[in-house]
Amino acid sequence: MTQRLPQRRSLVTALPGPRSQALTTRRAAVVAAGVGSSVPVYAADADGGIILDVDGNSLIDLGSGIAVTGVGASHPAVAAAVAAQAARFTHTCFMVTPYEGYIQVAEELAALTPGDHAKRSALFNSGAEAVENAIKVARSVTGRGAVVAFDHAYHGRTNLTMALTAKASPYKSHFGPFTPEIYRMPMSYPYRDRPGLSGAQAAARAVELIERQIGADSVAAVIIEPIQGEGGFIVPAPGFLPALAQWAAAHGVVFIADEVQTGFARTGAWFASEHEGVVPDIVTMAKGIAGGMPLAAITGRAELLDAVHPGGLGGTYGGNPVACAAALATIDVMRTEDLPARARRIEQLALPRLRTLAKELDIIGDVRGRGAMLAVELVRPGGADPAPELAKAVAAEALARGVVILTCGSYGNVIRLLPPLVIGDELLSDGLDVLEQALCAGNHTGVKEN
Ligand code: PLZ
Repeated sequence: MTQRLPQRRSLVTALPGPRSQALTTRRAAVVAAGVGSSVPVYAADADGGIILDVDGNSLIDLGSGIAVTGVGASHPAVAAAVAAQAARFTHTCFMVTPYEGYIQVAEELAALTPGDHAKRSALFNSGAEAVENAIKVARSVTGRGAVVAFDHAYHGRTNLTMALTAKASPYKSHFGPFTPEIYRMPMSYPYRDRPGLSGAQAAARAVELIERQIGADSVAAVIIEPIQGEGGFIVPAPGFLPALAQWAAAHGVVFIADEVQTGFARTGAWFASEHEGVVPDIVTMAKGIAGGMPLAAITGRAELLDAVHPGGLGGTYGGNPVACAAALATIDVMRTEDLPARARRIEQLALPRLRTLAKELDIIGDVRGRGAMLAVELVRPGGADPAPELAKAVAAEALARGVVILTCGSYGNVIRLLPPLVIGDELLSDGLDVLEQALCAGNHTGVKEN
């Protein structure tokens, strides 16, 4: 499709430009310091793979607002659906006067999520809220309290989801006490695990700890990201997820796949669980679901979600009609433009380049990911010690050249690519050129320091 903004990187000021700097000054006087931003550049417009800043710079977007704008940040079909729904009604509250859009979204989710069993959905506003509600359902249905999460996990910033999230700083430090009965198990992390540790062995390692430390019959749920997002785009060894899901099924434990970051075509399938044929009991979703409008969902087995007492799930804005209209338009675009295929194409374009680069540069420890969720883990040359300062420097260098790239990882040393799925080949290629230049510059620095 043709985009509204020219799909070309162009810098007219140094970054941040004067208008962005002025906004940073105004911001400091009124916005809480605890709220951070990855880049000090303010957006004026965004379309396709381009973010136009307030100084007139056109930046390549390789972050999609953290995996949200798969269809782009202003897809005309989404914008039109939002405007049309807003012109009718912005809100009635589904718990007061319900409306069709909510039901239509639930119908789509029943069709799209893995498995052909009977399903029910509930809609919320944020990924964290979806995760909280999935845990509420699991605890209510099983009558058990314990929840198993994994090392490197990220599930949100609310009290329950902070407890599930692995990394203390910046997410949890000074914010406790946290909800009890959360247990953390070792993840399958092929790059950092003992070489040759299979998915099945990594799962057995976790299961042995669960059974010994908690007891299977006390566990309400196991929650896991099929590919970990904030924790470092960690793709578990093949067989890890299926083995955990099988163990959960055998012990009456609810298996929750947190697909907030991986869902909606991002990894080349509608949901990342599909890559290993895993059918979760409950899937949590947000981010890519509604083209940038705040919407989140849980979809799960009918007998689980219907077992919660009426009135037990909800919230004023959950499944807001404008957000539902955006979701329906987004899902339609993903289907008609076959964005799962587009994500696979992005992998084909980017992954071989990154792999070649990894052979040349000592600072690249690992290259991994699926679809349009790809990562480069940076290390000190000659070993596997994490190099977070290099990841920061590479992202800063890329930004200076007009490319927005995010970092992640428990050790802060991972460069991640999350381009809008609608980004054109040429623009993506230019963005990768810039990343390559920034990595080469980083490699130079890394070698010199050691
Ligand atoms: N589960 C797997 O990736 C959000 C967080 C950014 P919310 N990830 C981006 C930050 O620093 O706050 C996320 C996720 C997974 C849950 C969430 C939480 O989703 O919509 O941010 O609440």
